[in-house]
Amino acid sequence: MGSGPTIDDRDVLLVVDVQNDFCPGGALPVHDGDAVVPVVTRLAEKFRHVALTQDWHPPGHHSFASVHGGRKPYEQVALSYGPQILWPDHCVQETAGAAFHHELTIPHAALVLRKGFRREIDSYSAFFENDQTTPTGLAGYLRERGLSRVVVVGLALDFCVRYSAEDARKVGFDVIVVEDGCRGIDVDGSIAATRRELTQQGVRLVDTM
Ligand code: VGL
Ligand code: ZN
Repeated sequence: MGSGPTIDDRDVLLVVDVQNDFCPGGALPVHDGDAVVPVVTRLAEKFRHVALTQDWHPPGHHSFASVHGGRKPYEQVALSYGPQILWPDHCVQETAGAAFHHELTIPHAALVLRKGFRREIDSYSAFFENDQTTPTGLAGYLRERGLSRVVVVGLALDFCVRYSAEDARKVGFDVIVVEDGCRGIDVDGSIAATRRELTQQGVRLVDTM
């Protein structure tokens, strides 16, 4: 193992959406998504502070293609707050698909932040809903606990990991994305765009920590 940045007590590991529906066999499978599970579990042991996010949609959520008659998953539509990619029904509240992967074992994770629970609005980012103005409260939680650097891993690199990392930066945290703890969906080159954007915004991409 190579050595990456040193981890200290002001760091929080943010584990994004490591849920069954984003793993092979799930409703919105990310290629090789379950490969992040052992990487994330091992990495989490090095962090004193860990928070998890959980994509958590009501049935009939507006990000589901199934509620836009005739539209197909991965098409883009305009919703009230801007463009939205449509997805297969996924991570429906209280279903097995919305549960964390059963091998994800992080007993000391202190916070599970659910997002995307309002029918009309999606939430990729752990910090703001997709209207880019409604806060989830995560920034305040982290600040109040004296945490200043956010290390992001999980699914999917080019959606929820990307927007969580960008927003963390925007509200003043130092941000690292550990790429071998992430896998992406890749809609129209979105993985390459993610690497470009994150780098440009001052998010450090590393391969191990
Ligand atoms: C995600 C698409 C829809 C993600 C969540 O976790 O990246 N992607 N909902
Ligand atoms: Zn979702």
